[in-house]
Amino acid sequence: MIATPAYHASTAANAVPGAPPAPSIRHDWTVPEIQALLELPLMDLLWWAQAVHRAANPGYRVQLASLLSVKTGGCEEDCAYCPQSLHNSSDVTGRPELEVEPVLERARAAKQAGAHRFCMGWAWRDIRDGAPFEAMLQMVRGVRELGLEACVTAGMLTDSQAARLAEAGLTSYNHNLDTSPEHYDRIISTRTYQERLETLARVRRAGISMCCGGIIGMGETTTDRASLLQVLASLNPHPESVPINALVAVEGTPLQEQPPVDPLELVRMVAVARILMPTSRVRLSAGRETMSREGQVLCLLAGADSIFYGDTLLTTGNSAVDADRELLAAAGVNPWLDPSR
Ligand code: SAM
Ligand code: DTB
Ligand code: SF4
Repeated sequence: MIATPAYHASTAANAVPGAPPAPSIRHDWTVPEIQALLELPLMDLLWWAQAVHRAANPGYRVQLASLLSVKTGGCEEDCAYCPQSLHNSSDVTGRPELEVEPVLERARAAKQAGAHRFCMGWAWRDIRDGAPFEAMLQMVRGVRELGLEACVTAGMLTDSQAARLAEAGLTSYNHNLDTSPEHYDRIISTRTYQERLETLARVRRAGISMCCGGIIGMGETTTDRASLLQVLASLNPHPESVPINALVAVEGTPLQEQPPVDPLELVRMVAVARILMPTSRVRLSAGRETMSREGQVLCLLAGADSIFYGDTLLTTGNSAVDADRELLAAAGVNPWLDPSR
């Protein structure tokens, strides 16, 4: 039996009248507690997630994050899900690394289309000093000058690189744990879970907000999903953004034969992430393109308050911008308006 939601007596200053009080923030959730949440009857789980979400994030605003791959493919890591790994035979090669001005052009277009955050990806094991890093810093400065949040995902980094990114104004650094510590070795062998946690600690030390989540649909058990969420929720403070990806099973990767994720499994994962990390942004990430409008609305209802917005992710497709505008309008949710979060 698991306890009902624990609440603080206080309410958020801008809470909707009649909304439940703000949920408490915990970092000591156990794997069995989390697994019990993942296995709740869906209606009960949705009710719980709704109560937490409405209390912690009144107003149902959804942040729009656009994604651009600056350096695509040729990565020496062996992540089994990733089309950009040199170890996989997926056909992602031949794209030149983008320069500063074309990237900023794409950022301007994303802003014009209504994006709030511009995320840039590099298919690297780690950041190395030199011209590409100097260009990354210029891109971050340029994106911030446009008034957009800037996020970078580029693998491991050093303390001094993190400090320079912070100085350039980087809002957030994305580095996912991907799966549970127990399932991890079946997915990646070229870097350890501990190295991921150390990278995240460096991001935090530099004062950059943390974007960290994972992927479902890689052959993991429900206990693995609970274990991933347990590690995320044990981070103190919780990651400011938590991307929840459904595997995009790309031909040429070892996971190409994985069956598609049941959308209701994604709904459950989003709902439990929302309950555990009430004030984090839970981003409904890869895997949305093949989901029905109704499945996506259920994810929003379960507490997702950010989506990747734009026709492509890094190397694969995403829902079309027009379809997303219609989706948000049909759901009656507003884009995020508070740039401080
Ligand atoms: N190389 C950097 C790294 O690994 O941190 C940055 C780019 S990497 C592509 C960013 C994240 O995208 C991965 O950690 C993984 O969670 C997600 N990702 C990559 N391929 C995916 C796929 N086929 N399906 C779902 N998510 C994927
Ligand atoms: C995240 O968690 N998902 C995004 C972003 N962070 C970098 C990437 C998804 C990639 C999906 C496969 C592709 O397009 O290559
Ligand atoms: Fe490289 Fe990142 Fe892809 Fe792993 S997920 S192969 S580190 S680009």
